[in-house]
Amino acid sequence: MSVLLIGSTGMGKSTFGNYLLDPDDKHMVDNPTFATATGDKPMTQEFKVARKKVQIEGGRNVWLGVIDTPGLNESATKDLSHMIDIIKNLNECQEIRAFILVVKFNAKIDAQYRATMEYYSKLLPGPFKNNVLIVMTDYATDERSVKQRERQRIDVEKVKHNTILELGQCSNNQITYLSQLFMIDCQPLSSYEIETSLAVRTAILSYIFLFPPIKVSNLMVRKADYIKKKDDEKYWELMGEIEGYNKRLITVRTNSKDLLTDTHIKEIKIIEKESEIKNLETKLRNKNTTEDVEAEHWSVNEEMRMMQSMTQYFSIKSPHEITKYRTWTNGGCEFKTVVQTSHTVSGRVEGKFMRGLYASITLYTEKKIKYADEIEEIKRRIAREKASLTQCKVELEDYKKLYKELLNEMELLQQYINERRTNVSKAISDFMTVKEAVLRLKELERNY
Ligand SMILES: Nc1nc2c(ncn2[C@@H]2O[C@H](COP(=O)(O)OP(=O)(O)O)[C@@H](O)[C@H]2O)c(=O)[nH]1
Ligand SMILES: [Mg+2]
Repeated sequence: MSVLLIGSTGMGKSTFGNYLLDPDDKHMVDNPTFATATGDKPMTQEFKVARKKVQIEGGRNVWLGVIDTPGLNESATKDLSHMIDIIKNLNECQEIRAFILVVKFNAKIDAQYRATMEYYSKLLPGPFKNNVLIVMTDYATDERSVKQRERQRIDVEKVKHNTILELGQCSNNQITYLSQLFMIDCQPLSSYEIETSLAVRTAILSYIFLFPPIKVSNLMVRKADYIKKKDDEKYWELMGEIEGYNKRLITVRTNSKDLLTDTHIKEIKIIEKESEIKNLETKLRNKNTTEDVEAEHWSVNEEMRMMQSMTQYFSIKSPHEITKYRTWTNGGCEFKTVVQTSHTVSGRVEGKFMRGLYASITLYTEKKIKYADEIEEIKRRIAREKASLTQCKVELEDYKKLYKELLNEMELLQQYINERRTNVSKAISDFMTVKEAVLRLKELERNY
């Protein structure tokens, strides 16, 4: 657990900090952790964190971190370097348990004290709500001191009351009567006094241990004016970026919608082409066979004079190769000779006719021969359709790839926008976390 000591110069912060860490004379007198004011030495004005194992009630040992701080006058509070120091020292602690306001008993809450209080209560308002402890130092309990206070008509209760009231006034009224107040002498002399101080010290440590710990990384720090101004600029910059990304997002969204429509059209086209190819292939299968089909048909049908014998010559030319022929005769006549070449059938019909002559010949060819041209045409069409189908498929893949790219871009844009929105809310906030503050201050220090 860690605590931060607050108060103006000379209130006894360093002395109290030393006493909390280790009340032994060997530490307090011979080798104090925090330098304190002595007769000939001026006191140091710096932030410092120190850690030691201390015992709390019940004999438990816990690590105690103490951040000693200098008192800050009004001009110092405007100095960014103090903020940097505070944040840096806080950042060395994992969690903070208490802000301890150190006041020397019956000392005046002077301008520096008020400036210091205002500064801390504004900078880190969080701990002031529930984690504040007031410690009055230099409160001697020996008989002589008690008598002296009586003689000087110092009303201890009234001093306590006034101190709390005054501290409340300079901390945006965050210190109330409820705040716990301890009185201690960190330089006790008599053995009775030593015992009392040690008991108060243990009570203070145990009391601190009961405070809800505040995670330092989540602790909110008020932004310095300088940072706030930077963030205002950042705000406008971010809003500009968001607008730009939004515009792009709208374009991409429109493009992706159009693309989706195009994709659907292409998919339908592919289905149509595939079914067209199937039809053509069926057609081709039907025509491109060796099945016989009628190529030509020839017939003689003449009314003749009674009982006359005659001869009729015929020659049928076919544009198709002839594979087979069938003759038909009515009995009164017959085919005398039939000669077949690949494209022609010729011959002679002879007969004696009673009434007339009726004969016919049918030429057959293979389907694939009869429909050769058509088959070629179908094949060409299939090839054309297939090429076109391949093209469509390539285009569809391109569309899909492009669509994916647009989706990725949209996701990325949305992510950029969200990131910037988060940063916008960070930029407009008056506070930042210690974690952020450390980063900001590091960057500031570089340009400071
Ligand atoms: N007797 C006595 N003197 C104290 C006590 N606390 C601080 N002092 C003295 O007050 C002076 C200022 O104390 P210091 O710790 O340096 O104050 P800081 O400026 O708040 O750190 C020093 O001379 C201390 O010896 C106390 O509890 N009892
Ligand atoms: Mg000091």
